[in-house]
Amino acid sequence: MGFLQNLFKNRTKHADITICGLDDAGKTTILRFLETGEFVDTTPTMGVNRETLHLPGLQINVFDLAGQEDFRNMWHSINEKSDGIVFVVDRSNAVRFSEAKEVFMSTINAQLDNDVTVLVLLNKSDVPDVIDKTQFITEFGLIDLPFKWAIFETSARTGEGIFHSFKWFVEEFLG
Ligand code: G3D
Ligand code: MG
Repeated sequence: MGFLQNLFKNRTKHADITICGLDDAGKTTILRFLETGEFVDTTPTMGVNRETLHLPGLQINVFDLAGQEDFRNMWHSINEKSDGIVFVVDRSNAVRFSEAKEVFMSTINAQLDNDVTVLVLLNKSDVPDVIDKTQFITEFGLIDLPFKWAIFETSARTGEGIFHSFKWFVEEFLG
């Protein structure tokens, strides 16, 4: 039985998760790693790529959202229905940090009326010379988030942190 099946065994609740972040952050690759347990080469997502993970007694809808600017206005309506938001950042791409922060903030601001759990993934941790986690927490203002949140260092290439982070995440909102 796979990792996710084990985790959700005997659960009867339903959960909606939204995965978002800039294009190229690694969202689809993370999703594939969760499903298959290994790195899978993906193609860029256009629009909303909706996936459903069917687990015993539990269904997780995953909205893997393209980060391209044109699609971002779709995020808010989808996020509203989510129990949890996964925000993926490519920690090796310093050039796009301010863009990522802007999108993160607007995602968070659209959620202020909802009870939502936020998981931030510092992805591409296998790449050398990435942004430091503590520095990232400060720059993105995570300490001030009005939600339950956590940050994990991940690599969808090596698998580092992937299962561990989702275990924390799902246990948080399924109790
Ligand atoms: P997106 O769904 O957020 O748009 P993708 O991003 O999952 O399509 O990934 C974009 C590119 O980043 C892909 O490479 C993918 O293999 C790579 N990638 C994703 N996660 C990681 C990671 O943790 N480490 C490294 N080194 N690369 C990662 P290509 O070359 O296909 O564009
Ligand atoms: Mg994608």
